[in-house]
Amino acid sequence: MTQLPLSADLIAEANARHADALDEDYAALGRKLARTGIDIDDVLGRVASFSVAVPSWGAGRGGTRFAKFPIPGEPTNIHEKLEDCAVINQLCRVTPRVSPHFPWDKVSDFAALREEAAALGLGWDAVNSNTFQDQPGQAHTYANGSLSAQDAATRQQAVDHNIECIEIGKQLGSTDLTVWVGDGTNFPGQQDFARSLDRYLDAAAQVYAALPDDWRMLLEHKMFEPAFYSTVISDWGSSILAAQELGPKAKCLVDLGHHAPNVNIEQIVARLHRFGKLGGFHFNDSKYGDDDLDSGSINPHQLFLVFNELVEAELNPRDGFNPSYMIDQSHNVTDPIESMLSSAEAITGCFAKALLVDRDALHAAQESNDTMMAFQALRRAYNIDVAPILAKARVAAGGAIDVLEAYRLSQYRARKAQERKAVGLGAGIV
Ligand code: RM4
Ligand code: MN
Ligand code: MN
Repeated sequence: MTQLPLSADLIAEANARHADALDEDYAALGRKLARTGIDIDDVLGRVASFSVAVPSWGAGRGGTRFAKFPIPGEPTNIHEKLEDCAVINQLCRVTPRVSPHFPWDKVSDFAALREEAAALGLGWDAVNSNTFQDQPGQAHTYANGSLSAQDAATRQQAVDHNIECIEIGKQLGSTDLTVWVGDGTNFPGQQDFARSLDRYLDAAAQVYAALPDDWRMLLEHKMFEPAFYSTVISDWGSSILAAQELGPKAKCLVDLGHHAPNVNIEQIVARLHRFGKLGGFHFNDSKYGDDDLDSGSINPHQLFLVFNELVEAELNPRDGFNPSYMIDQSHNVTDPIESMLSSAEAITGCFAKALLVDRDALHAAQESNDTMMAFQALRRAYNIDVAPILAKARVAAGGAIDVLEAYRLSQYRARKAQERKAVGLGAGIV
């Protein structure tokens, strides 16, 4: 039996106050789209089947390496995080899966955890390994790297941890392992670029060999941080080369914050898809680097252009199109539930806008070198306010028309502040 955290009556009452306005807006948008040959109900159907996973580690207030400012009622363990993720999905209905991170989310009984999530209406997305931190009692330090470490025992420990994550994932029902390593250097000359990559590939191949047939290994590149001179899997080039070397189950994962400034991420998406290696996304936004800001808060146009490539890729699947979509954000100054509600709406909105691009007009303009009309095909879609479509999809699935309003009316966080133990001060995301 599913037992969702918020009162369905409260959501229904809030929706009732907005229902007439939504119907009007939806009908008006439907007429506008019909003039360009688009059936709004078709778009609604596509939006209704869209989903994006939320990260367990995004449910708590994040932190920087300087400080963390906790809020009363924030979750401190995976059970409380699941409950918060259930609130997000209950309201927005596009985030039905949670992506766990180990060992942060480790419990003694994963079968029970799977049931606990199911009772909250949640499933599981990619499992994430963590070889970028040392854990209490760990035999070998990752201070000098993990999968690429010079020390063979350290590499073995990192391999074993990843295999343990696969084993946990099998119990939860995941089918993806996401691997991001913090391996890299801070000084020129610190490590040999070629040999450290050799070691990484050798160790990653051992992890790859432990993947079940229907699993994927998603390689997440990141240009810098915590290593600031070089990283082992620094960019999409290193990532795709590693994925090609490892085999068909290895794919590349694009975290929107993991690139050099101003890099054309939408083009990277198209390139990875071209070679059958687009495995997934970590959605967030960034001004300078791996800022982990809320999706669409800084550069919503880039998010739209990424989805434009994704819709294009789906129409031209080559040897398959099945990227895993996930949010990866750090919420330092907001209630994480509110940030993920707002982000889920921004992400779904960009997907919806990308669906509205007149692809025939775009392709015809591209073929005839009509630059302005090609650009306008994108611009026209980007300028359409798709909010009524998103709201209709939410209501039909039992969610809220105005997600933030319903969340605040529920006073969920204030109630949790009474029940949950306070979070200690400190730095970092855990
Ligand atoms: C990294 C990267 C990974 C995430 C960690 C917490 O920067 O984005 O996806 O696992 O942060
Ligand atoms: Mn990430
Ligand atoms: Mn990151």
